[in-house]
Amino acid sequence: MLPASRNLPAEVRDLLATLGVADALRPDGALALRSPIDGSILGRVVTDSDADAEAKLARAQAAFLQWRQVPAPQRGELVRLFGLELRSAKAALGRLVSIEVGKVASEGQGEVQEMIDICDFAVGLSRQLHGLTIATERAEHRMMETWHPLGVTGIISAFNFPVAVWAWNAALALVCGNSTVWKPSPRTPLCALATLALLRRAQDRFVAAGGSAPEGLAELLLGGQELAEKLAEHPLVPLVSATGSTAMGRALAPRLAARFARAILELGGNNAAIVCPSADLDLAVRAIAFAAMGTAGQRCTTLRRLFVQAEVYDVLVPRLRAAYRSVPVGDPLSEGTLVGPLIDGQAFAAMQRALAEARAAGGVVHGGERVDAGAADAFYVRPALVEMPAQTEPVCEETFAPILYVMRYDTLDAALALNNAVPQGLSSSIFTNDLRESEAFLSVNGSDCGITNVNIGPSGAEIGGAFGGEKETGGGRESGSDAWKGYMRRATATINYGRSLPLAQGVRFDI
Ligand code: UN1
Repeated sequence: MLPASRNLPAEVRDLLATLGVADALRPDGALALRSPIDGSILGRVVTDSDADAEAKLARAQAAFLQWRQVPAPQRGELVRLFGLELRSAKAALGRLVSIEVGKVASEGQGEVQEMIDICDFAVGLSRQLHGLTIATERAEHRMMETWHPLGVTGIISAFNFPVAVWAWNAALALVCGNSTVWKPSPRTPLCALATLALLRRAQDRFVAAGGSAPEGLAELLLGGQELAEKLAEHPLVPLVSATGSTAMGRALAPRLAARFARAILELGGNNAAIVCPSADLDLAVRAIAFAAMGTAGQRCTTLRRLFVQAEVYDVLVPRLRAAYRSVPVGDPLSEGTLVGPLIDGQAFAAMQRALAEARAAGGVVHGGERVDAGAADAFYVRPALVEMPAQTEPVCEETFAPILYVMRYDTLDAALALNNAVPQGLSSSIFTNDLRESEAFLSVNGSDCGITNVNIGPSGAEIGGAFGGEKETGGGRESGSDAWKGYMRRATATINYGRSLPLAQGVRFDI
């Protein structure tokens, strides 16, 4: 049950004041915000018209033209200062994330930690935007590559990671010398406004210390999908990084392709885990519980399909069912809650539809019912574990809710084939203590996903690795490793420091 004394609109007003955006809520705003925790209206925010968006894009372009001249390590200094602001504001921003999207407290805080981590990564990167020097086939020649800033970077983020995903993109884009225009989910404008206020504070400190950081480096577009489409179609935006559903990616990708703009797409996941007979089952139960039920099943990396080898099925599955029965569901701000609300009634309806389809396909559903928290407009559910006879239709779709489809397998080859037999290709994992099984899973014949984990669930990636997946997940890579290259343009230069003019490939053109 939700505590009767809780007054979320009042708390949000206090948090916004602490975070430096006391004016974020405006009675005349077109967009009303409802907290998924108790369904209360938190307030209204003003949205951007097409003309507003044009003005912001022009400002971002002007900012890019200045910012690209600033040496990369100085750009890194701005991101370092932003990381410091995030550290001081972690408690307040994490709490705002929890209230706006219903994440449990530690996950709200964890999201801000993920922003801090990517800032640290980007600061180091600002001195490592290296190009190669390449051996040439011609005497007295040198070949090298230089990475240059690309331009205005459009960032489209989803409700479920309302600030961390922007930070993965923005921290890299900023050290790479780009400006950014962010279109967050219409459910999470407050987190976005607060985040950009913190960046503005960092920018003020940067400028006060003698740095040059133009207005317009980080613009915000608040509103609906017409703004996302605008980013995808606008000639001033050479790159759009978009996180969301596969349907969203399908709407945006052709618009980007039509003008040969770059896309970093991080779309739907339908992530699986394979549990082998040699697995440490204590560890597997804990990992599966977090990956499948954490964030109320609303991560793109959430575990949705579980393949259990026949020998251990009857040991593991009863333990999982017990975990599903006992997991604390309820107020995400209360100590001890592990599963908070779904984002809204539509998510609840989609979950119930998927469960009905699973039943029709012969699935045995445990859990999945609504949990009454004492608020009509809030949607809490007991996570559902569904024993399926086979990987049929409902299992192949991503339903953004805590549903885990469990299936039995005999051979690892069969499990690997099932792992790969869905349209999405984001994350995957195997639980085994057998080296051969783990290597087979990681090999060319193994998982076809962008993330392949051993003895860890598919969710909760660290920022140091490249994040993204294949097939309908969109193929983009964000965050760590060399994902930064997606935010820059590469120039290959061949320099002749001799007096003759040998042509490559031995071609003769003696004039
Ligand atoms: C998402 O759900 O869009 O790996 C991102 C994870 C998080 C990011 C999820 N670090 O689960």
